[in-house]
Amino acid sequence: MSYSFVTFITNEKYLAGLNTLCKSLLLTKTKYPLHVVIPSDSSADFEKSVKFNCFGAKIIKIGRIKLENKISNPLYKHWGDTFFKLNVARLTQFKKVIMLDLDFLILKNIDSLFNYPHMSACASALIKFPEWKYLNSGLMVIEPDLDFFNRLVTNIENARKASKTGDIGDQDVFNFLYPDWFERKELRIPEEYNEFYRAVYRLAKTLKHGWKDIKIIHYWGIVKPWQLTKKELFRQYLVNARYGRFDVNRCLHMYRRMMRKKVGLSFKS
Ligand SMILES: [Mn+2]
Repeated sequence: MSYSFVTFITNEKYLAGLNTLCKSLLLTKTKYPLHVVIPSDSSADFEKSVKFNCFGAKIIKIGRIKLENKISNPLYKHWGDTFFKLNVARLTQFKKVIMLDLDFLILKNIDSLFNYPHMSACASALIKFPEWKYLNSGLMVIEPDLDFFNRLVTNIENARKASKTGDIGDQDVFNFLYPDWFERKELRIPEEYNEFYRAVYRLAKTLKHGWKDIKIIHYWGIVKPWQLTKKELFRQYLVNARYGRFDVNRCLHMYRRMMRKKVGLSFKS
């Protein structure tokens, strides 16, 4: 069991995302397992809900990232959750993992990602924002290693100081540690493996088989597609249609259809 997909959940607001992620990944007939990582101080109820929504994937409990004496500072209050994903680096029971965000819809088999080296990722939405030359931590290939984990954690504060606003997340820490990441072509996974749903239309136009080449849609943003009520969804459809964003509507529609789908598969361990 040296290769696995992994995802991280700390909050019940993302359970519907976990459910949809699992279904869409299972439908690609992956040969790899999925592990769902939750904080070791999770309530029994939360753990039960995760179990109920992860289609047989094994749960791993791990401690939150401790930031010495800084938790009491209001500036750092939300950090326990924000940096939880950095724990990926200490899952040393695996040789290699693919970290997946909970707001993903997987459309195609992505098993070949395990061939990529450590720290591979996508520069998502480069097609829309060509000047944003950084990795998106929604999808990452990681070879867990404790020295690497320690470097990540000890650089959180440096990454914060280096940022303009001080309001950073796990992604900023990875980018801080790898300032030349964008130039390292061997670490760049094609964008169709992690594309923002509002940029898919642009990317599809550049791909040989258009939409058929899109592997993962990333529902990046504050409001997630599973949170929309029917009324809110309808409103979104209308607004998008008015601006000709039919492809954004297509992405929303695909997500909601997957949410309703009954899938009788489960992950192997
Ligand atoms: Mn995301």
